[in-house]
Amino acid sequence: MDTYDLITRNAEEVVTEEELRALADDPEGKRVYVGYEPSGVLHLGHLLTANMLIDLQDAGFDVVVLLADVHAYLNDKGTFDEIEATAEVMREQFLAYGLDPEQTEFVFGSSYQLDEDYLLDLHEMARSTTLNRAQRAMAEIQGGETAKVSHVVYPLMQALDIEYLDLDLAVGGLDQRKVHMLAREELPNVGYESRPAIHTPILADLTTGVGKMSSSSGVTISMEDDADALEEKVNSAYCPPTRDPEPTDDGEERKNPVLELFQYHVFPRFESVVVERPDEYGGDLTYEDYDSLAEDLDSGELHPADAKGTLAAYLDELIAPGRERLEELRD
Ligand code: IYR
Repeated sequence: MDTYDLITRNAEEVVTEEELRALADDPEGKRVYVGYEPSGVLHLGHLLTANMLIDLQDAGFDVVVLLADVHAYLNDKGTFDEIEATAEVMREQFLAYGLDPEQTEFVFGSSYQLDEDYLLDLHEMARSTTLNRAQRAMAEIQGGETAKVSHVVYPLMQALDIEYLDLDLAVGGLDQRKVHMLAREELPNVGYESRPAIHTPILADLTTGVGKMSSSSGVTISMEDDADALEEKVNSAYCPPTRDPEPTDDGEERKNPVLELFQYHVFPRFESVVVERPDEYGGDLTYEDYDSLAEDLDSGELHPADAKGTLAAYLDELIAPGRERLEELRD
């Protein structure tokens, strides 16, 4: 696979393709990052962008993981000390998951975001950005009487991070696209260049296939799940025997979340996927790529129950090292 295809294989959007192609032509020494608000336990949402970082690492990029402690503080995620402790645990889980310890730079936001030059640039950006523009940049737009000043400081800081971490490329879920667009518009206004971004899709809710998988509501899969929990959660997933489920009665788009997990979590990390079946049910099936598995589900060759059992086993293999590291840290 060529570099561009490898680093965009799980992308929902690239801004812009031309800029990213120029980086992909010569990835040596190029710096790419994802920022995460520290959270105690990694879940599939974190792992989706981590998969992309692993691909970027394999392609020769230098990877930076921002442990966005000041952002988490602005977003009301706890006391500063609590957030710091959580960030340390998060770093260990990323390493256990498969980010290369030699090639990954972990940076605490607070190591530079409280410096004078950063803060002066932040204030300069605050002077050139309208309140309306900054409010529109947040994933969950807060308005009216209860909106806090922190909600407009947050995206401005995220934009400045791209400059201060000396990055060539930003990666994030599609929910970060509005901040990245703000960065493209506003960095030049304070004298800095804008950079390209890659966005991963937002996966559907596991039990309905509708809307988005969320760590705060619905079923999510995390580094805390053991093999039994994974099996139970995956078994409860919505998995019609098709890659294109019908929309809901209200006309809402529906996905097959079991297939999404194969596509975005399993195939990127395994050379091939084996579905174990007794001989009387046709014997084992081996897939080298996502499409052939999805086609077999569509055609009826692969039963949803077998797809689910296989998915749970592969997710367990992915999660086991992080789960063990988490247990060690808690002992
Ligand atoms: N907004 C992200 C966290 C974050 C990401 C980046 I990229 C930053 O530079 C700073 C913070 C989130 O929603 O988790």
